[in-house]
Amino acid sequence: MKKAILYISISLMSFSANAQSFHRCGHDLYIQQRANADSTYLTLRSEVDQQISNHVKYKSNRSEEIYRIPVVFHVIYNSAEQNLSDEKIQEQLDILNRDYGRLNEDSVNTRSEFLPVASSTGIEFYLAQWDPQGNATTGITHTQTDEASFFNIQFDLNTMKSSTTGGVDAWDVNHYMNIWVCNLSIPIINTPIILGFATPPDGAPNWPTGSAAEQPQYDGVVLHYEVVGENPNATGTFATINKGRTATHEVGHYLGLRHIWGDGQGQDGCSVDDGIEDTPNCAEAQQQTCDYTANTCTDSPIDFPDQIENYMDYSDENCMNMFTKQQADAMRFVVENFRQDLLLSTPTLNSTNLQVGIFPNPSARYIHLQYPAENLEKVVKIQILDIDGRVVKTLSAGNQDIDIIDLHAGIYLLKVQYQGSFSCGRFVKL
Ligand SMILES: [Ca+2]
Ligand SMILES: [Ca+2]
Ligand SMILES: [Zn+2]
Repeated sequence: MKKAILYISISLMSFSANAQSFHRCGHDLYIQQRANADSTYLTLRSEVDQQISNHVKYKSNRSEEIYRIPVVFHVIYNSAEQNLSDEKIQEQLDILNRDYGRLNEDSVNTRSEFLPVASSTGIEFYLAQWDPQGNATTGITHTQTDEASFFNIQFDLNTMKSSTTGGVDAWDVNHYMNIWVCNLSIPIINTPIILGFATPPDGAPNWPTGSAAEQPQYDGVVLHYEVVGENPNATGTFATINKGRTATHEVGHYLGLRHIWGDGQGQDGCSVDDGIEDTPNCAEAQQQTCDYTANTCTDSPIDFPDQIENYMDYSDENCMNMFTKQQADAMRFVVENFRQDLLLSTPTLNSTNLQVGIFPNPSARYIHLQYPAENLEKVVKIQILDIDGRVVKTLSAGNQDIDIIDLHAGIYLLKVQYQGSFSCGRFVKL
């Protein structure tokens, strides 16, 4: 018991010294730890902020393509309450899609000065339909654990991501966005101090070296179970974090975005920004408030208020309602350059929902096609097309293992013709 008391008091001490860091997001804490350990870190960070800023300017003509990202939610529970239902997870996914598509009802609340820059991202999320072994899946796993909480005083933020520490191993992080949902409450007092965190992509230009997941298999997003989905009856602290937007914010980090105040720690906040021009510079985070009068830095030539509507602030979720165009461009840049395999792993489905899975993908020698058993007998023909749409191989029904050793390296489209319908998938020949 004595040990437990010591544990709690140390935890609270370390947080009271850093009260600002209470939030859904563990990033500011992480950045402060990095800055404490390495005095060059903050300088380095502002240099790389400049780099993404340049990338975004360069990338001003966005393609119209919608990027669809397969997601797997790993629900890890110690109590029945933590074992969120599939309906709750679907609700969270729907929130993500509304926010990233600017289809959220409260987008009407964006202030007029920000309407010209408010933007859809052209990024959508869907529950994975195939697991890494090629079996049909709901895209949601439920796993019971002996761990009462995954919060620990060492701030080891990876224990929920490994079966050896009571968590769940990631699905192939290159081909799925993994979201772990678990309990992050501080034991005994039963209150979380971090409600979520995410790993930025490895090599993203606006994050310092070493910001990505410590191990590749730890790449993804973590959410405290109580902030998943809508929680309209939430009280206390959770009353301002009740719209499922912790996920919106953390997926923003996963896709490379920084906080809009630029994470200046112990510096003049207006000297550090997020590398995004259409988020006005601001000195610090909104702390679960909706202060429309906030204007912490002077901009030129027009002095905008702080953009508290932005998902990458720490505002009350009830006044968050937008990403900007440049944030959207930055995330698309990350998908195109650092997380492109997310777009290649799973089939595009047609309206009749006949499906085909392709494994392994990428592959150098062969691919294996996997259909739901009931669809196998409906296959009429299989074609492989190159990126220009030319048919390079035609195979008869029944071929599930296809030799591709003679194809040039590149991206190919696989088309499975069914009776009266077809499905397409993409694969990469190495
Ligand atoms: Ca900015
Ligand atoms: Ca301003
Ligand atoms: Zn954050």
